[in-house]
Amino acid sequence: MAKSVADVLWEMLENAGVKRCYGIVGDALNPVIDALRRNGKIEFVHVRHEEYGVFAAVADAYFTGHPVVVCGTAGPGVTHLFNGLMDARKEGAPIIAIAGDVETKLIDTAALEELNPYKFFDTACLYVGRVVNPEQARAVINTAIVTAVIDRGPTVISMPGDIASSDAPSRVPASTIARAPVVRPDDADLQTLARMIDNAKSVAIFGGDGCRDARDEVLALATRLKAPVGYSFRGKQWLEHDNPNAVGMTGLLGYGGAYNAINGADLLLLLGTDFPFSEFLPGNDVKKVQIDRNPKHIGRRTAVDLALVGDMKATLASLLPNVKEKSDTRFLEKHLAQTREFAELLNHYVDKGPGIKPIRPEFLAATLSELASDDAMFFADTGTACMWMARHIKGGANRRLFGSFSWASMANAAPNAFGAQLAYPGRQTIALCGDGGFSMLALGDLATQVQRKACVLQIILNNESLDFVNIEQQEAGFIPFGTDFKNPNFARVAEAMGAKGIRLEEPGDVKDAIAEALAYKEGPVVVDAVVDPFALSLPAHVPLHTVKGYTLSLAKQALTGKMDSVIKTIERNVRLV
Ligand SMILES: Cc1ncc(C[n+]2csc(CCOP(=O)(O)OP(=O)(O)O)c2C)c(N)n1
Ligand SMILES: [Mg+2]
Repeated sequence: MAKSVADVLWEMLENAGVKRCYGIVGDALNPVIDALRRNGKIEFVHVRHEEYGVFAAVADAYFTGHPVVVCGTAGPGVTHLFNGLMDARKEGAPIIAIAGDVETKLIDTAALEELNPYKFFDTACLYVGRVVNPEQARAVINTAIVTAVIDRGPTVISMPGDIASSDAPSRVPASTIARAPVVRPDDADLQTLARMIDNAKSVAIFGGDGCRDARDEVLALATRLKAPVGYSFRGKQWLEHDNPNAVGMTGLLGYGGAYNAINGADLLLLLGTDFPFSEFLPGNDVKKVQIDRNPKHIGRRTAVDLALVGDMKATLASLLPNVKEKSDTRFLEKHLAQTREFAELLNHYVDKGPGIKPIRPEFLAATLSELASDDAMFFADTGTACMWMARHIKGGANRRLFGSFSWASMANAAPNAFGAQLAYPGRQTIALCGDGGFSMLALGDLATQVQRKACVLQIILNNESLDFVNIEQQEAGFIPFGTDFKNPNFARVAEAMGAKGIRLEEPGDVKDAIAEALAYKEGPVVVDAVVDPFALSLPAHVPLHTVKGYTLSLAKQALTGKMDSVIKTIERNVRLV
């Protein structure tokens, strides 16, 4: 029997290293899914919401480095993929989306569920191919695979049902995927950089996700230059742990001496980072060199004095022998001391945590960090979960920290953790969820986790609020509005769905509850932790407009009869200000 286009599709995807396809079947996709069933080598992960499937795939693909497939059927099934694909693009995850498409005889007739894939996916994807003729199939599928893997991002194969089930051309060679090339700046540029470094009295390093494979080289350079090392949220997991030069993060989540080091150095090396908050980066007072594999990242957040394109590992390996060792440790010591001081401040609500009700999120996160295994993978929802993860979850050589760091979508953590659990079965995968995020996307697919007995631990920061936005509104001088809501008892909901549910209200129970949750190996756990909605985290550097905004908001709240909130905000954060 002749192979169909859909058979060829799965064969090529399997050859490219695809192990899983997350999604929902139906309509235009039926022939595609029938071929997946026949193929039998790629696992189909049926989720209850396509977006959940993509967020799972993002973590799966980002950490394994293998391409992962997601699918949604024509029209509405396809549109549900979009937010996750944006996330894949921003986080750099190789995802191939198979988008069901109306039959070719209906294209451009405003048919039921018809969607123009080129227009629709344009913003999210690195490549969109629409297969309207079996002769095209190999080229389109090949391009989608190679682009996703080499350029690390999402691509789309839009597949009308009639083409999927038609006969493939007789000979379909497998695709060959090149390995990503090693790129580094030329020797003259590296010499210029070496001289700039030699001439600088003090050097600071700020690293991002581009340092993922270059931890040893960054640390070696920092040691040689006596340079403090700060990092973005995405860089933290690669650069913070076991690094004697680590000085924390900058930005609104910032802690430690990072802000001052970056803004006070003679020369700043921006390594593999596209940190988007320009106001936390220095202006013209500091000389800046930026090195990145992606030239689009260079110079767009702050103007730089030297721009170099290259992989961090190869670039720093070539640079290292050419820079002179520095001996003056004063700049480094000063910022390490600031980092230690800040750590004491951060620990206040951790140390006092057992005696404070409602539960302080700092205490909850720090306890989780202490009890989780050395190779745990932590995922934070966009929201206050990011604040507590950035500050209180400790990294490690085999620990991983992940979130929707660059796209900043809500509701990513539970599906991220689910995808990671499928990729690394048995490893602790822990989602720190917002209650808004959990009820937005995670609740329905808790059923998926239960069905698969997936050992995912989700800890819900139950603050009955879109708390991060509440804080944002106050920083901007507004009276908080539209941020409060009521929750069910999530632990009981989880139990009703077949998961293990733990309701956590007493600070004295935090340690035992988390230990119990981590020890459970029969399937998913939901810890419904009632936490203090007034807990704030103040950054190491507070921009003036934030201070003004907060003051204005508190004044407005006082004047409109919300004195109770004002008092709680002040009372419950008094040790931070
Ligand atoms: C899909 C989406 N919608 C809205 C936002 C804007 N937003 C960012 S954080 C946040 C609040 C999150 O609330 P919750 O999940 O309860 O977490 P909390 O901050 O309360 O811990 C909102 C609405 C977003 N980033 N993504
Ligand atoms: Mg909340």
